[in-house]
Amino acid sequence: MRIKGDKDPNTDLTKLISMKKQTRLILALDVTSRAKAVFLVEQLSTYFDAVKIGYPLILSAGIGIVKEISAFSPVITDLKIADIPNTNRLICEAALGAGASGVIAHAFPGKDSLEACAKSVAAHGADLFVVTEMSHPGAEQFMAPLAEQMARLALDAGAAGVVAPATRPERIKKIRSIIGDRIIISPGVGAQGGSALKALEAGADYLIVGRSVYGAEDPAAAARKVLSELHGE
Ligand code: 3DU
Repeated sequence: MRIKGDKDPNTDLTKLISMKKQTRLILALDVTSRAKAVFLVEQLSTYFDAVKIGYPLILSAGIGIVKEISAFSPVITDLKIADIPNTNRLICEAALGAGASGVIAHAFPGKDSLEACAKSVAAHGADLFVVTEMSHPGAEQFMAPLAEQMARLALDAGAAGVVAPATRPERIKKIRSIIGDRIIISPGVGAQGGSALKALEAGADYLIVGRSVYGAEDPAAAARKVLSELHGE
């Protein structure tokens, strides 16, 4: 997928490496068993452009799960990296070395920390996504007032994109006005009350969906339901 009109001299980013924009859905696979994760990915990968995994699955199944899932789908590791530059680099190396094609980092530790992630990610030919404002109510407390600055920092660091909340489509619009043609991936659809369609209309490129799909009685049917909401199929 090409990012149109990218003129930022700080980045030679011309395409998103981690996924192809087909369904525009990313599966948040927050299950805590390796077997369940693999079982779900086997049946669901055709409905998703990427699978996002984080602490719940990686801490339960081990980092090797990244490689196992990447046999079916590009993997974005959501470790919300937020440390000093050296530690950020080590975390990125571990995730990317395990086969991740994208990583998610926080912006609030500042420019040097984020740049450490950007450098590792670029060396692996992967994508960096930066959290601006989270989707839960508590994000209003500290994150929302700084979200626009964090989006600018993501842009300056050469991130492929940002994470912005489907629970607040008006914030997606605002973030879009700052980041231009960079990618917006948007969690909060379904279980957290956000609408996939409204987030898309506000400017999200990809919707992140977790519990409302993997926790459904029929996960494949639940994925098809979100797709039909998005694409009218
Ligand atoms: O609420 P769901 O089950 O659809 O999962 C949403 C996923 O996205 C989950 O992995 C969560 O950790 C992640 N996420 C947010 O929900 C909100 C954010 O701002 C960033 C990531």
